[in-house]
Amino acid sequence: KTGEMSGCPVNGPTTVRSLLGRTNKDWWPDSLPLEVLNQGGTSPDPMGNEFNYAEAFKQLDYDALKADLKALLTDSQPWWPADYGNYGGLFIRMAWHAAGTYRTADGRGGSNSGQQRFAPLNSWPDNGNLDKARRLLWPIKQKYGKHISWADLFILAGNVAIESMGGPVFGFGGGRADVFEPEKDIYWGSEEQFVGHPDNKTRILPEEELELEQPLAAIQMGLIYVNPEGPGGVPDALQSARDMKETFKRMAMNSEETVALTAGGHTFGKAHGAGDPTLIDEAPEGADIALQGLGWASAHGTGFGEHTITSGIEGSWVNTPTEWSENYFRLLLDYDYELVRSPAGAKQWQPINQKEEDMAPAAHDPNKRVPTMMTTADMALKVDPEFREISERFRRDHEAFKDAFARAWFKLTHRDMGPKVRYLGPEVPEEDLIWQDPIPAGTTPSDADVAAFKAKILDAGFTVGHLVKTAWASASTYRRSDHRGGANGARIRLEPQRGWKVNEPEELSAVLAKIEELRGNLSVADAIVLAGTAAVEKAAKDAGFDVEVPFTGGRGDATQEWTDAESFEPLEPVADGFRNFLKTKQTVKTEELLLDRASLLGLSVPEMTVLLGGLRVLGANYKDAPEGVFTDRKGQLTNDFFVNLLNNDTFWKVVDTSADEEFIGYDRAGKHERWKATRTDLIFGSNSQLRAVAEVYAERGHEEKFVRDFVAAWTKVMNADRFDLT
Ligand code: HEB
Repeated sequence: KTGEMSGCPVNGPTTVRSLLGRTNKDWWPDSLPLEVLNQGGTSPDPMGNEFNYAEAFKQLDYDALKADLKALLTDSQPWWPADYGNYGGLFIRMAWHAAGTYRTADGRGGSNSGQQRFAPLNSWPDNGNLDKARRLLWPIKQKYGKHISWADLFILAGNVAIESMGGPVFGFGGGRADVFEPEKDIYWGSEEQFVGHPDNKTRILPEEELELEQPLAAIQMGLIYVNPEGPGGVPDALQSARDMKETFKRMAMNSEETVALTAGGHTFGKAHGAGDPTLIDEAPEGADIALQGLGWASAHGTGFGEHTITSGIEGSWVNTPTEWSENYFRLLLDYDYELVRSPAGAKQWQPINQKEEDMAPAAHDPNKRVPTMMTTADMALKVDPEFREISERFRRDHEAFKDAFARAWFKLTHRDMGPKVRYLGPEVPEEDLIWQDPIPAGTTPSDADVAAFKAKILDAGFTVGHLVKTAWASASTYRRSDHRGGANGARIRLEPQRGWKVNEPEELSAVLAKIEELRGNLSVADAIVLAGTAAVEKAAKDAGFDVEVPFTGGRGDATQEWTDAESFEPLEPVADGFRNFLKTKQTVKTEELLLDRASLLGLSVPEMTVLLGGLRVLGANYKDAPEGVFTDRKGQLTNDFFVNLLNNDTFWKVVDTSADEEFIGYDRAGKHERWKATRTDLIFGSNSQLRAVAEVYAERGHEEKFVRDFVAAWTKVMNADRFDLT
């Protein structure tokens, strides 16, 4: 059960899916094609390159912002009146849905760039009416401007809501910088209709074995997690529990955290299903221009307040929806429930013979009392044996529930921010948490120590390829999606990384042992990077280029005890095109997996190209395989990969048509076998855009440019996780 970056391994007949699945262009073909203005590397970000959000955040009047948020909670606006006169529940749901798209498999999703403002998330059915929540925040966003990002504001608003209603809060770290365009690199699924549409194929029917595609963490397109009415709309709470466990696990939550989060969240607010859901108009991305970015206009009554239709489910979970309380578990466990339908026709559960005092006030008429409800997903916390035990324990021990909720909420909302050094502001908790992948601070080694180690390791009997590969293996786990992985911490010497197939465990342990022996005052993490960097420098020298490959020391060494091995499993590459490694064939094309990895590393097209071509001739292939090593002077940093790939006198033939992964390059007469290659190699000759870049590196006069560009891209990867440097 390794976390696949994208796509499942192929079982049986090949089903190919595209890397990105269904994209915004497929959903909203008529939306304004702004990307025409982004050609030629121009950025849609109005803040420009000089803007540093962390610096701007440091000047924020944090307390004033929190006070304004708190006041907003009870400042009901006529165009979207607050339920019970309090927007708390709405803001908590907004924050949870912002964070809840995170998934461990590729670290994508989550709240760290403010994606809820853009399609498809702004228009997912599950995000219904969160456009109103964001719009309610606009005056505050406008007031504090660049000092608070939307991404931070979503989460902070959720925190302030919990706090102001008496709920437990563990802390807040700022630092989520906004982006100004929809994420382009994320796979949300291939379904052609959203959940709820009659043509949306329900992947998971109650009796079916769970087969949720990786890396997805939601059961159907348009959901954050599971269908509240039960799998495929079937109100089966046990099967809903199964779906909840799988989807929450994919965002790094165990059963206890899942119960705490759901129960704590549903201690607040209400669900909305006042009437006929067919009276709801388009979601924001497809809505009328006059609505100015708001969607889901409703023709039911006034369309808001007591007439609101969101999920279609109607009612609050507890009798006290604007205060933290023990009522959720009490009502869930003490009452028997019967299946009823909301005014919108949704299936939901109602307490049998509910006492008057356990009923809730009507959201817009405090004098009226209405029955509370549970969704099928809530019922899962009652009927699933494992969930039930946790629910009963939390009911008996309210302090344990509070602590579990506060910690799980903090994790939910910070999981995608990476290490704690990235958190900003006065409410960052002192305590280190294992999911933050803590690394003890390192010290910068002296120049003399650096020079001494370089000399020793180059003399230790390893090839350039060995040393380069080790440094690459250590640094290239970095993913900018959730800022995890990377060379800092030297986790490559710990479980599970040291055992990953891609890392060739035996070879790796030999190199690591030598590095340990020779490192002197350097941290292991620094020494690993320096060994590779020294090897690159030597390889350039041997090719006739006297370049200095920059090295920045100061990394620390993590411990096994502070490494959650299980949570590192999804970082294992099923493919690493840079090492020409493919663990098992995937449903996504192998060259698309290279693209995915390059994207997680934050590389540009030229950076990806130059790195791959350079790593091949340095001898960094998995198991030293011959594919793509288009050179007869392996270990020297030359542009031979590009020169030989683009040679008109070579033609390529696939080895095994059905696998379609390996190729042999012959001379034109077809007599001599010249080279071997994978799809990952040949894509640089076949794709017109990559070929254009490969040509640049193959051209006479660009030999040195090749070396310099390689060194720059190498250094970028080695330092990708150095948040300690600014
Ligand atoms: Fe929740 C609401 C479902 C989880 C928090 N939710 C809600 C609703 C639904 C749901 C259906 C309604 C909407 C409307 O408006 O209509 N959830 C659900 C599910 C799940 C959940 C299925 C999984 C199991 N939640 C959750 C969590 C949280 C929450 C985890 C946090 C923590 N929610 C919430 C809130 C609310 C809701 C706060 C309310 C909102 C208002 O008030 O507006």
